[in-house]
Amino acid sequence: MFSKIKNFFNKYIKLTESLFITLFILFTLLKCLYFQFSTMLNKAPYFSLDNAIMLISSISVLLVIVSLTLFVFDKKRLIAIFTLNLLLTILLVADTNFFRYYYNLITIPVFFQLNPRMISSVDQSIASLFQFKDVIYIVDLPFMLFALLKLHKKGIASIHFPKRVVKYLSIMSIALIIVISISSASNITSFAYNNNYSAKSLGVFYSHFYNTKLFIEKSVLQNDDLIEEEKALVEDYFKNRNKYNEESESNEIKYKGIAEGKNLIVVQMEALQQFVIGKTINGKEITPNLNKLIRDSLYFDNIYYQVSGGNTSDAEFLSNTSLYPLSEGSVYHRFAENTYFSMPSILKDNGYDTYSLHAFNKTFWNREVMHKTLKFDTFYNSEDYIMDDFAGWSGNALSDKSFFRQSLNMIDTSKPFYSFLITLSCHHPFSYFEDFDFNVGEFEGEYIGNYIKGANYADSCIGEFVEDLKSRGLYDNSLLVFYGDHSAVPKIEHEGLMQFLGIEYNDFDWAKLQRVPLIIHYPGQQEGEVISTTGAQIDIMPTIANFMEFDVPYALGKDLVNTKESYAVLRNGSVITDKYIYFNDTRELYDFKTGELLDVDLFSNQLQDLINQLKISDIIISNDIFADINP
Ligand code: GP9
Ligand code: MN
Repeated sequence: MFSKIKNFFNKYIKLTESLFITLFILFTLLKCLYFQFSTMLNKAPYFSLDNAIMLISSISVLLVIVSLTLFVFDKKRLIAIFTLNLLLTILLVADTNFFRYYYNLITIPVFFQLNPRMISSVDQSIASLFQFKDVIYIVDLPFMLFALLKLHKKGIASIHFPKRVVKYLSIMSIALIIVISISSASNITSFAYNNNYSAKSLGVFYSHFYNTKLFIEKSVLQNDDLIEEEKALVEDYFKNRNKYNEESESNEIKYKGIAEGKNLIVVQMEALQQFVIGKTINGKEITPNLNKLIRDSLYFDNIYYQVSGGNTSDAEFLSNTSLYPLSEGSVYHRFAENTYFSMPSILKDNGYDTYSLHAFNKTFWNREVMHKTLKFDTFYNSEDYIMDDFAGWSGNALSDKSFFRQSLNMIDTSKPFYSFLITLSCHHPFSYFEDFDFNVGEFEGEYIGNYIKGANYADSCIGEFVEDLKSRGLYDNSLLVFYGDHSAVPKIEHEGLMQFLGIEYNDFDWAKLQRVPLIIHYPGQQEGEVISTTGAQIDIMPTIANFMEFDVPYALGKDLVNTKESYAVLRNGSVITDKYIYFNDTRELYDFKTGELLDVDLFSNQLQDLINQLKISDIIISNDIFADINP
């Protein structure tokens, strides 16, 4: 291979230092554009003003980095450029794959929460995200290495200091002026809750710079006066909110205290999206057991997931604290020592035993620490289960079937308890289920087909679990809550899902598809009811609080049964109500029913109030505010 490259160079190319640097810039730019468009961050029409600004910003940022490198390294400058090439390539490959799954860039907090054990657990998922066309990231490397060696053989002359200043620092200054002008003309500061907005508007490298700057400002350069100001904001927020809730409460509060003193059993279902519920394929229900459960339960069919960089752990956090997850990284890793007004802590104070159960490595997502912080008395993890049956996640994780079967034997059911069960089998990339016996017809062997089989398997385990609850007399003696943690189908797999649903892809319908089922069965409930209030995972705790009659003075969510409000605030600052869908990436407002594009001003007042919740939540978490309030 190397001799072929050599012949090619000798024959066609007059290799110079400038050519080497120009090629590096062009290749890197190409990789950046590949990132922007293959992740669908930027979209067609390619020749739009937005894309042109992103391109100019990307070129300028690159020129700043390159000229600075050339200035600093002098005689070793080409080695430095090649090293830079390698580093930027690694960053872009990591970003691409991370983005495909989490729809976010890798940021400093995310980077620090990655550890070898965690990565080896998800290696199958990571591998499934690579696409052949991603070789674009590395095709230039052999050429560049060859060119580097050849140029070094010829010798690299040192450039005198004054000349270096003029040559490189002047380019750097011009590029810097362009970057600063474009970024200050943009409105990225108003979108600090949306990591992707800066990447989409000003390019992936700028976004990394911007996120890092924000991180340093927030964590290193903390200012005490600011913290006091922020605390006051939080206090005011809850004062006003609780007053508003009292005023708007009607005399009759539905289901209030109907499960008071009963057990609470919450099941967080791995990657269970709402579109499989009630759906058939080749005449067979995908989730017959959940469908059956829904027939005598409350079914909330407009619930959106709100997870961010902590994925499953964020869903756990949302439902147990009614706070938002962080915009970057996982709160389980970053603020595991905080104090929280959590559901287990409240129930513990009411005399309940509290259990969390998840048959996986206890250190994953830092659960071992965080479940203690949340005040789960006992966390049963893979060390406590007999590994007698495997399913999903490359076939080496305990099956949900066995997990459910063993879990109920671990709980002392003679006393009131809260059990939080986290399932696992139906985990991305679902290829384990390819040979599973459930006919998915034309989707056989496809990503979506495998997911449907995974969901069908997970459903059958839930069916057995519900039967087990009935036979143990727990079904009518407990408040049962089931909900999905997050999406199963990342955007790169949208084609299969759209084909399955028989619709064309568009951002508007895609947003509506990011719903998860929420099912609540109260003790003795005989008849089902569908509640279509728009809500989200943050509403789970206040809703349960109403059924079980406990106070949640610091919950940011709402009681889905009694609220008059109907909205979901997503972690990226997008908002969905029963009237509108607002996209924070593009600042576009759509009519929820017709999909018509509307004037964003129609929604701006309500929007500010809702988005404010993200700010309040961030302040609470980053300043550990509840430590002073003592729950
Ligand atoms: C692992 C499980 C999966 O314990 O919760 O986490 P995810 O990859 O879905 O965030
Ligand atoms: Mn999950």
